[in-house]
Amino acid sequence: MPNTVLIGAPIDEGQRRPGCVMGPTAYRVAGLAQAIGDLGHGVEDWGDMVLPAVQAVSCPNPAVHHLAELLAWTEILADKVDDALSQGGLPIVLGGDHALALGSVSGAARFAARQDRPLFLLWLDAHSDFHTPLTTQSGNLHGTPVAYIAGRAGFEAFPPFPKPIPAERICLYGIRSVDPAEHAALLKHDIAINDMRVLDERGIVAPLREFLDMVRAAGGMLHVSLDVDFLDPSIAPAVGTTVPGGTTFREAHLVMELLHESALVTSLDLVELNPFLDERGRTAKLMVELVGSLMGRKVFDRPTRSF
Ligand code: B3U
Ligand code: MN
Ligand code: MN
Repeated sequence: MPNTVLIGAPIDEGQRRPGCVMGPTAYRVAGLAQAIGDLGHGVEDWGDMVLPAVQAVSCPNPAVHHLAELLAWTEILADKVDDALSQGGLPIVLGGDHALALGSVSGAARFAARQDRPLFLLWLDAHSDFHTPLTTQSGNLHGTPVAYIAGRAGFEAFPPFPKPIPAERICLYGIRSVDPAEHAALLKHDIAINDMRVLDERGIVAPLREFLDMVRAAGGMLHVSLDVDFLDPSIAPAVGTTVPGGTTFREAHLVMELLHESALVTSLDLVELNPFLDERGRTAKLMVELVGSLMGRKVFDRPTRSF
């Protein structure tokens, strides 16, 4: 197992509710490094990244805000994630809002392209995040990374995405809030959309196993982007955009356990934690526990699997 590299990305320019900037600190206070270390993995904490000075950039859509800041974050985060992977590490980007994935997945894609390996994306989220800067009505760029990663037009202000991920290598999991413009665009793409309706009917395991089988068969790398609102707000209140009907405590752990068992995950984002909205740190602690399951913590450790 590679060394885990923690990269703090205190970004809250991708939406309008202050607080995500405290996310990386909350993960550290909740004991993330210790939890990973206790499972026998090496951990390096590369600290928090700092936004360089930026120059104003205009956007044809007047709703869009903080474009210049997010361009800068995208560039420096792409470099950092690429560095961590190039050093043989498993980067975990501590958000920060979901706009950070514009950069983290760029870095993973650049690295994967150099290695000549296909990159796959698992998006664990209540939202599809498939807007472009031209279609978003809220102007919040945290609602756009999947479109950037998939190579949609409308991101001309950004560096071209290194090697857009073809739709069939993208899996949206747990979604239950999609805007009309995103819906129309998603229908034109062949992205696997495992919305909550699908997961209710098929269960949380089967669609994930199918996706992981594809990753394995292709010898791919796998970037996982975990938005706090993937979880039901009753267990994870510390997020600006709560959407009822999310995954339960056990469903979320099971997803992480399956990901561990697959040994396919090569990079991870933890996004949208807003510690200002938390209740005695319970959401931060739950996210740390979920990372524990992803890194190999088991309910009961069977020498060989007997079920
Ligand atoms: N689709 C809406 C809402 C949203 C997206 N991501 C989050 N909220 N967290 C938008 O503003 O783009
Ligand atoms: Mn999101
Ligand atoms: Mn979301």
